[in-house]
Amino acid sequence: MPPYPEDTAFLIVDVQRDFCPGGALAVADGDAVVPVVNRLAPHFRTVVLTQDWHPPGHASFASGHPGATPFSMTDMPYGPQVLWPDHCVQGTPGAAFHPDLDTARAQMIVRKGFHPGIDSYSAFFENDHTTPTGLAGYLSDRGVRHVVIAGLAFDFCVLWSALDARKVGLAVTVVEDGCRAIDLDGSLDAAMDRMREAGVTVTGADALAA
Ligand code: VGL
Ligand code: ZN
Repeated sequence: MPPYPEDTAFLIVDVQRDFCPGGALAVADGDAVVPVVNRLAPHFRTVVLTQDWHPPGHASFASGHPGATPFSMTDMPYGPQVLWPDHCVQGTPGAAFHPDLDTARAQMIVRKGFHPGIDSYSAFFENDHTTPTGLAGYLSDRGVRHVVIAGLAFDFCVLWSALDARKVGLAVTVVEDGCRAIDLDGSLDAAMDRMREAGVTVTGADALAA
């Protein structure tokens, strides 16, 4: 019997090859989240994976912006946007889940970032903050009121997923040691502050799986 009630879901964000060492947008120590996530997943009845899933030439790729370098900023119609190295291109090996990630327990995979002109960090809304992915409806239809979140990267896709989960009325816990950060210009500290201001609980995996 899992220790978590049925109204609590585990949301595993973007544990994909391209965000792990050797990948196109490698997060330092990114693969260290895999054993943490695998240990926690059996405690939940509802497990959802997200998968960053961009078409070739996606608007968030620096390669399509003449003169721009990866990790610089640009202005999109929906606001400021970091330009990334090409990553998680649909159907490529880099877009696959980390080979050691236990995906068998997941009932739902949310693919995001597939609109050519809009990036999508959050599992709930794209970066225009209005286009829904459908995850809020899926969770609400299944009676979920609390999400526990782990994955990559703490200061981008985990951050925005946590903030949007709060926005749609869910209680949110982020597993600190089940995440790793990109940490671009202080984004790790800023993410921690924003999560705490939004009422997100940030805690360790040991406290959750004890
Ligand atoms: C992510 C940058 C670009 C993430 C995805 O998963 O945090 N970051 N695409
Ligand atoms: Zn992306």
